[in-house]
Amino acid sequence: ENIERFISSPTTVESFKSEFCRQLRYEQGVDLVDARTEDLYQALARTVRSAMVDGWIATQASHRAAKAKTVAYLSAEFLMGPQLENALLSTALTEVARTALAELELDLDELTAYETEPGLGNGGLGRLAACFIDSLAAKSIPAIGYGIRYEYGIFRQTFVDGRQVEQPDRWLVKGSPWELAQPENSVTVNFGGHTEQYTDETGAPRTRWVPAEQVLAVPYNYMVPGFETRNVNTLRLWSAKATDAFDLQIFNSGDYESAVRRQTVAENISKVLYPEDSTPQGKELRLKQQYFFVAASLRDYLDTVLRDDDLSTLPERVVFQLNDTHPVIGVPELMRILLDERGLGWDEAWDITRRTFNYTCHTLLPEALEVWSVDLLGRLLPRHLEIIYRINEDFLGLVRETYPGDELRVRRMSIIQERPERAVRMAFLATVGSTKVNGVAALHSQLLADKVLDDFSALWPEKFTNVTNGVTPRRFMRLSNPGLSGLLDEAIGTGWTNDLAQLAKLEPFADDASFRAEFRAVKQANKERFVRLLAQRDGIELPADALYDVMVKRLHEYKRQMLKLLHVVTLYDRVLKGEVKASDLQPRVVVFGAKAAPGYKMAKEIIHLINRVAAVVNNAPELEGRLRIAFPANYNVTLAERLIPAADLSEQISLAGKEASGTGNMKFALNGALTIGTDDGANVEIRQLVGDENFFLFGMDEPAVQALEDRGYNPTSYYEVDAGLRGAIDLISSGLFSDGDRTAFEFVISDLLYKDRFMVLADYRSYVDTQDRVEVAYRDEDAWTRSAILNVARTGFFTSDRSIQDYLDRIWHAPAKPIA
Ligand code: 26M
Repeated sequence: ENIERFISSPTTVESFKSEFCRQLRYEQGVDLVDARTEDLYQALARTVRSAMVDGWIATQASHRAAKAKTVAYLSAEFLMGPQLENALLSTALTEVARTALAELELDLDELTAYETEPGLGNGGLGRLAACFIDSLAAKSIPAIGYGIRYEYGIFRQTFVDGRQVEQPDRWLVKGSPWELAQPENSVTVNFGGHTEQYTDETGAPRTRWVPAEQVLAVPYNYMVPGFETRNVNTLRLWSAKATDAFDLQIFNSGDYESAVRRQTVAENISKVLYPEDSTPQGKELRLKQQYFFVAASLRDYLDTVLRDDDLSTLPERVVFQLNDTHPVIGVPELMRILLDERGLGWDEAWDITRRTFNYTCHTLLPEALEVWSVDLLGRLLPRHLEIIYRINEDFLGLVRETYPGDELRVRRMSIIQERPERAVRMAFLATVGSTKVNGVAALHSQLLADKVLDDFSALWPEKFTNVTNGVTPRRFMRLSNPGLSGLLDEAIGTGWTNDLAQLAKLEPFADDASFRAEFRAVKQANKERFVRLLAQRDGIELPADALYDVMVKRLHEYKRQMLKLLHVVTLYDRVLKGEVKASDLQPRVVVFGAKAAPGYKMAKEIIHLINRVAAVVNNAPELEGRLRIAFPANYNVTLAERLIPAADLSEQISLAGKEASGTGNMKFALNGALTIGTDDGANVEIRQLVGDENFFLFGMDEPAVQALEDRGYNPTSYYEVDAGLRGAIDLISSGLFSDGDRTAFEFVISDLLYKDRFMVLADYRSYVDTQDRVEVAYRDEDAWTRSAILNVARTGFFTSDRSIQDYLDRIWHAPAKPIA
């Protein structure tokens, strides 16, 4: 029976109004006159959500009927950002909603601004996953994102006396209007226990896992609409719940209290996102999270989505993409299912498994590579450890066969590390268990194959490939920069939004004086918009008429926020010393946004230092207001969307060879900021595309870094020979920024002088000189604007649509299935 006769999706002003009012009254249970912003937002969000459901249902039905090959993107993080505007854009209902609300004397912008974003990610890796599922939907690729529905996302950052203090992100307390719980599709996930050998009916030896604990994984679905397609994909996030069967024995034994306690233990699994994004802590709960979401996702895909008894064709039906090593326990899990549950032989199971998984690496830092102690893994997942051992045995057999007598190589390549403790090297397991391994920018993929995984790329050169990251132009241009979008629409038509190569058509407009004036006006308006927001959000007052110099990203030593700070202190020091008159300074607003992992001492000290320098510089009469530092707390996607369109200068200043790609760099360039950057990550490709004359390159390149490391790096020598650097460091040590306390920042300063692992001092001179060139260049309005326009025109490559096309061509081979 066709139920569409009785219902309809709210796509006209009248039906939108009607559904909105119905939501308000019958779901929120309030009258329009009594409704709080919360009620109005909830009703609006649910109205827009309902407009996506028909496409969502049709997409699932069509994929199932066509037995379409599906991309399953496994990621511990999806940093989605606010949902309402994006859903309106994708359903083309923005103007319908605006009018419908206006007729009720309500303001759409006020309600979109009310939304609190789901912060289910740390930074680049999580945001990339969100851009990728947007592009997969826009390209009508059958795809599903699998992850964790953390009850608490990334912490909310506050500053107390300039120091970071973390507050819990209770994003779910009022409920999320965007999710659809599906408890009937819950699956069980097991932990602990032991394994047993037995012989099956045919007399064959078999193994079974006898777990000790079980947890229920409850799926919550988020619709992922695609721009200009009816297809709506699914993001399925898992929430942990205690099973009923959970502690029957304990209940029976009458120990009610400890039964309830064990229940909270189970539900802790999806409680909180781990905020460390570079040094895995080896925490048991984190491993449980990883297995929890991966086991639930595989079970869901195989039993609920696929519903197919024959798994021999699995690689033609699904491809599991591992977003870093966090989901790599899926490799032994699929092996366990095929061997122990489906009764396949090892060789067939291994062939299927390897052909189903692919692995994306996001780092080069050795300390960021995940390892799990054999001890912990064996306790939590005894069967998986056995399988990993067997995978390793076979793999090392191949290594010995290929390189007879090379036992040193065997030890280097072993999936099991022996020292400092026996542990599983997850990146090695991912590499061995996958068909393709990719880095996230050209330079990164090169270094991955030549350094981090060199033995593996020597053994399997064809396994290694590159897919340069990208960002979604829907969110990071069309939605976040309506001024620029309107200008682009007029100049080159509207087709760029899902075909970003069309930005090339903008190139001739760089030489058009009246277009440049309009472009400049948009940038100025964006600054004013940002200034208004910051006054409102943080009580920070800023001039709009200045060079906006922006560094936003997680706080990490390798990203070198300290280098940016030394530059700012240098500018101040020059004025204090009378080397530069304040009135000759180019007015500049330096914006920082950065969260530090709560246990990362150095990062937190740097945040404190930035805030203390800001407090002094912002009130220094000598500077006559020409240099301002803004460090709004709690940088997130919502703030990024306002800040990036306002930027003139994008700071991408990591030590060469350390930043895998960067994606902020792409967002800035696409919004008409010029980059000051090192030859690192995707900066390399940005510079190649925009041209040297439209990019401020500075610092050592990767081979130079390597050479300096090999010669022996001595940071103090730079301090000794460079008066500017000495001036900046001495000013910090003088106590000027710490009420006369000369030791306040010793932790930071002595590290810089005596260790400086990321060579801040070595690149200081080049950076400051290049910043001086930036200042001169900015004064030539026309030349600067020309460069900014060329940055937009030449960076269409960095759309995540292109990244996804590269994944499809090189790795996934899953055809698009647009629904009628
Ligand atoms: C691992 C174990 C335990 C707890 C947390 C983690 C973990 C979480 C996030 C480790 C790393 C995480 O993120 C790393 C990340 O964001 N990497 C960035 O990925 C971007 C997308 O590819 C790149 O552009 C950045 O260069 C890279 O730093």
